Amino acid sequence: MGLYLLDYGAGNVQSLANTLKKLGHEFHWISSPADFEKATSLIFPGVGAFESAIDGLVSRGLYEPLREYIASGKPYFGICIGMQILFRSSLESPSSKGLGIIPSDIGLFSNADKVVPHMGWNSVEFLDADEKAHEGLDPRSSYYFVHSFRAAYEWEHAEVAQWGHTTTQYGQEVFLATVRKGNVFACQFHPEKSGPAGLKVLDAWLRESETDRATSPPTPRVARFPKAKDGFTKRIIACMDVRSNDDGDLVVTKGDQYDVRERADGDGVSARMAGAVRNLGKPVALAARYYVEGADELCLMNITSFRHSPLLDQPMLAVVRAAAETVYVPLTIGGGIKDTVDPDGTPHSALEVAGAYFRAGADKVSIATEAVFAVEKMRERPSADGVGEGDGTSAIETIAHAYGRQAVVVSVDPRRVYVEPNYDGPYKDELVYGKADGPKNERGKAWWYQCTVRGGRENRPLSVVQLVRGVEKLGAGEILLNSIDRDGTGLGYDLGLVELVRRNVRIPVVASSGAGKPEHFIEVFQKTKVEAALAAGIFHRREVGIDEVKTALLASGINVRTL
Ligand code: 1PR
Repeated sequence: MGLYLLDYGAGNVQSLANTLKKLGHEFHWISSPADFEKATSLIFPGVGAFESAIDGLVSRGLYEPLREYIASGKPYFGICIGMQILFRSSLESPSSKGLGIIPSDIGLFSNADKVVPHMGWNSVEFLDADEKAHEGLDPRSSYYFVHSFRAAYEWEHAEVAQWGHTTTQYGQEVFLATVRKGNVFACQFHPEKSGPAGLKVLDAWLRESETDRATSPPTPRVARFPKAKDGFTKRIIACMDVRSNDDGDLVVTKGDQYDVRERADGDGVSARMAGAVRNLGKPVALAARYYVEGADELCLMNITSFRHSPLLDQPMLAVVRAAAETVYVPLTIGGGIKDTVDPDGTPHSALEVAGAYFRAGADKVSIATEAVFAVEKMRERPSADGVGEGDGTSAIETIAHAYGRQAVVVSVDPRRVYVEPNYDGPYKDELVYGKADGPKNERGKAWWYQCTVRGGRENRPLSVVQLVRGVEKLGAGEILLNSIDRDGTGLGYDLGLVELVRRNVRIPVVASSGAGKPEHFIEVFQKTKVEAALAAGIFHRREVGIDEVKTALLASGINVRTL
């Protein structure tokens, strides 16, 4: 069989390759236009931005051959941008020409009633009531979406409606989650990142005969108004801080307020071990465990990357590669995403560094230190909104341009600056006050949040509100919000901080630092509108299981993905 994958040279296509290997399907890569002749089935895992996908196809001479392949009637499976390029155009890049096979255009989600990108797990609804499980899809399952642009379901427009297969609701908008007609099947979500439910979709298509793959499902599609069903879930993320221990091995570690070295007075820590890097396990094994336990996403943070170039840090790239082979949910990699110069004088741009991580199997990169510097710089170029202007050269801008904003996370490491209750100085509008029912040492106090760089080692003259508003404008797709004060304390998330940041941006926010028990997850979702919650220590030490957290959330009426 001639199963081929199309890689136009950007983004994480490795994950799909890993998934197919796991499912036992052999494949080849399309490396030249002639390969389309040999292909008897084709999967296009479109990752990145619409413009770079079209440009990548055109510059490699693959655009026309792809169109001809689809027109020939041979089976095609498009993923994400691989679905969007079937349309005439996308608002993401109006001058880029789509294949025009579906006579409609891709639009942008409105952020009036929700945050954009649509990032996370959501359900699908079959448009034809008789289709219960076609193409391995199941309306009771959740699938991983990550996109700002979408194909609206134009049910009154027959030529578009006949492509409609399933829809998904996000906020008030209903869009096409899958399209199916003749030899074409395509999905907006990422089956290769949707855990067991997504693997089932790929496997179902690949187990059909090539004739069935090339033919529409038997039931005639009836255009109808989709049922409203908001299946969007809150995400639970497990984070692994990775660094070399004193023997040079990469280990997962965990700090208390960012201090990762053992203290002699800690539980059972001998004087001999005091000062050693706390070792909580091997990153790849831990990642595999969290995948099986139901984590919706995983983060690997290279916490000492500022000491050297990540491109020279082959062990970290090897960790990402190995993790991506066993984990079929999104993987975020952070640490050292910046312009660097090797000891031999070879320069590498942040875009190059990010590209190496994407090719190794990362879905998003997370930027901390460089994000602070980029916002400091943009503030030197005043703008009417008071946020400043980017000049197009920052890591956030260049990576978002090439890979789409959904691939760029900004990790924020704020620290409280306590002030007198009657304080009237800078950032007075951003003050947070200790709650009467909050931890004892905070009651009656007031503070603002200062940005830090290099893992909290250096304070910068920037507030957390200035930072998050700046990075949103530069093109970040998500905020990972840590708290140095709460990290590793088990006191619960810093709700004042989470609420402050959630209120100031329209992109997804992940609450991080301080989770100590399942009730803390319930509290952060009930009291703030945050999209996801991350924890490290309690999962590493097996104090609380991911399933336990999800069971507690479901019991409180909070929707989460179940296995
Ligand atoms: O600055 O772009 O190279 O990125 C470095 C990254 O490494 C940043 O995202 C920064 O947050 C992280 N980092 C640097 N030093 C440390 C450290 O601990 N010494 N880790 C560090 C930050 C915070 C979270 C942690 C949560 C939840 N760790 O990763 O997982 O606080 O912990 P908890 O649930 O146990 O409370 P750059």
